[in-house]
Amino acid sequence: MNPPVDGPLTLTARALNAAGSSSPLDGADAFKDATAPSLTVTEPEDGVVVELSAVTVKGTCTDAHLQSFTIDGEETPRDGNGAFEKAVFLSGGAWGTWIEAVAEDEYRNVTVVTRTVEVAPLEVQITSPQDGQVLDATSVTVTGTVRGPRDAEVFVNGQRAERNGESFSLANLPLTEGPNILTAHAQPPGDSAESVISVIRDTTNPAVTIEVPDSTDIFDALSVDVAGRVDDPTVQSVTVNGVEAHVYNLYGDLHGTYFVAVAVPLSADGACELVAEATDAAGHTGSGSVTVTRDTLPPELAITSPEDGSTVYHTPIAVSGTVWDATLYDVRVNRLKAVIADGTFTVAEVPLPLDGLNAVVAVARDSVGRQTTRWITVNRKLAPSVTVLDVVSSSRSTDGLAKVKIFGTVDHAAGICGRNETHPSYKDGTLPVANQVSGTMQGTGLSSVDSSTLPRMPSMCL
Ligand SMILES: [Ca+2]
Ligand SMILES: [Ca+2]
Repeated sequence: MNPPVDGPLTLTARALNAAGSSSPLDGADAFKDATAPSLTVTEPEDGVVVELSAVTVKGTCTDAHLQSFTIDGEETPRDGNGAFEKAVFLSGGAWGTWIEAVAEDEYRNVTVVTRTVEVAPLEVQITSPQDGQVLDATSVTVTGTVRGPRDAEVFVNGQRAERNGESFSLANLPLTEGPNILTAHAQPPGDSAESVISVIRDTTNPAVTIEVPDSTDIFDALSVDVAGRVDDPTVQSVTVNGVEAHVYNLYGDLHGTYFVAVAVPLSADGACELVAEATDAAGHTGSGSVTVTRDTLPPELAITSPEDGSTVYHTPIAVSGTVWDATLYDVRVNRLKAVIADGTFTVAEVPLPLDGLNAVVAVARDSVGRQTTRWITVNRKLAPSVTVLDVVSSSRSTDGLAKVKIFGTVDHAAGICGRNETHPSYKDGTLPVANQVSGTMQGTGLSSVDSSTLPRMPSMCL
């Protein structure tokens, strides 16, 4: 007997006994359905990789006695021709999404069609600015690439970026001075990706302070070590008078950077300016300076007045000259302190204690213990000082000469003579030297004393 075909049936039964008698045929209507539903999925293809986070599942499902049709467990409507269309959200990742369509008829015939769909891997990457880049601006345009679902939006630091194909861009993202974290975040349904970089905004010049040495410092040396502080988020280099300094941070404090420059030359004795200049990663520069004193030489000293070996006719005398030193402390002449001004020194009254040669010694000292000595000799030749106390006239002598007798005092005289200017015929005379003199002047014994040093005698009427 052939098996019955699908369709309506009438099932009949008849009983037979051993004698060959049979009962009347008795039957009932029935229906045979051994054919599973017809299910065709036209989209998507199995194993396809899509750039969307959702995929449309399309196809047709027909059966004369369909009881249910589900996609991923959800009852899915069909049109009159059995066509269906349903959006299924996909999960990201390489393993893909398993889509299962199940059709079952009233007679428990089941048809299952499955599809595996993979979403293109989600990738987001900031390409500009660069990680660690220093930006001399208050805002930045962030651009990058995004691959994967075409509908994945990108947010940079929470702000929605413009997406154009595989590129995204966000303009004018504000930056704070110093380090800034930039995060590009893409999160289509079921997936997420992030790109994080750090940039540094630096719009300021470095602030530089020299802490050592101090402006009051004096160096008996040709060079000096210079240390200080530079405040800037991106210090790149520090030089002091062109000498490269070592730059280092303490405690990782980006804003507190220290520098030390070793053996910075001091160019010459006198004031030396030390200039520390810092450059940051954005190309800004800043500087700080201090002026110190170098003193490696003894004072320069010369006596210019009086001339060495000169003769003077009085005491005390003024002594002056020129002096220079980076740290001049004092100048003394024969132990008397000089007045110093504009590179000159002067002692107004230097006593010359000796008749004849006297030493005049000038000593200049500096603040680091060096000294310079210069000396000259001065020939003292003093003019006599005569004080006439009384003059006594005498009668004419037998030789026709008048004689006077004078009384007085005299200092420093090698000789003394008198002259009557009213009566030139009255001759000069000499007297022996003494502090207290009394003698007779007459027309004999003419003076051998330099006439320019002679004291004037009082006029006398004979
Ligand atoms: Ca800076
Ligand atoms: Ca000196």
